[in-house]
Amino acid sequence: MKLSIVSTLRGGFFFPDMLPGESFRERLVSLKRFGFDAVEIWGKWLKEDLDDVQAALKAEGVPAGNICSGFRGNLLAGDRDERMTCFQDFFELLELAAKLESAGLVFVPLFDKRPQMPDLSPLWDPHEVQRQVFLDMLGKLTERAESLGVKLLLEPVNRYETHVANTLADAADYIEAVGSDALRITADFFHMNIEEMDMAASIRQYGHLIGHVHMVDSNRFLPGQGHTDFSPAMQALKEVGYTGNLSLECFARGEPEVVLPKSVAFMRNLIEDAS
Ligand code: LER
Ligand code: MN
Repeated sequence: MKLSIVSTLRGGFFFPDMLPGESFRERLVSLKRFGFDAVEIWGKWLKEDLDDVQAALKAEGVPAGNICSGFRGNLLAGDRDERMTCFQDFFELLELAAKLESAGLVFVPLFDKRPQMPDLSPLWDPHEVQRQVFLDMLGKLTERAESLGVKLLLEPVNRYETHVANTLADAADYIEAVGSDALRITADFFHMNIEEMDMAASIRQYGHLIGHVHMVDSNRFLPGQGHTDFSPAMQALKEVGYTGNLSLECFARGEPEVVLPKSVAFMRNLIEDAS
């Protein structure tokens, strides 16, 4: 398992950028200094900045682990125009993920506590409409991802942010229905801590489907700054043969120059201790 961390290209992330640096390239310099192996690129502005991003990655010798988000709107938006714009953005982002030789695209299909689809009851309820629309989109997107050699990394997110997939089991259900190796799970420790009954047990059960991991502590701060007991889950990740990145997506409390290398050491110890 390798360590990565999210960086934006021009800001505008869910969280403030943790890596110091005015530009993407400067943030890569910080990333290396703190001991990370790869970068997770927040996808916003990637199309526009592609040449600069490729040049910075090459100059600093940092691999692009994966892309996270960067599309407009929601894939399962109730409004057809928003939905189709988002769908087109996914096609482009998958292509960019392949160009950067990264694992693929991390995504949350909808941030909403209920479906936005029309209520056609008693014909179809909005959950069923949403499921059919999602499966149809996933079919087309996984075909594209397969041909590009990248993955769609569906992220289950806690119930306060979405209802589409909250647990690893929810994501596994979509993967089974789609039946493509190009659809895999992003397991995020913040969301798992809220939604899974037993994080290690869920990782053992669905580990063969995990394609990416977001590392973050119980309170959404750096690993080591909260009270999650990572050891059993890390042991489970090792047992299921997970060899991808553990990627920091969180807030940092304290001076980056101090707390980021400390968190790297904390995670390297966890990896090492998992036998
Ligand atoms: C959302 O809560 C999350 O964890 C991010 O990965 C969103 O892209
Ligand atoms: Mn996440």
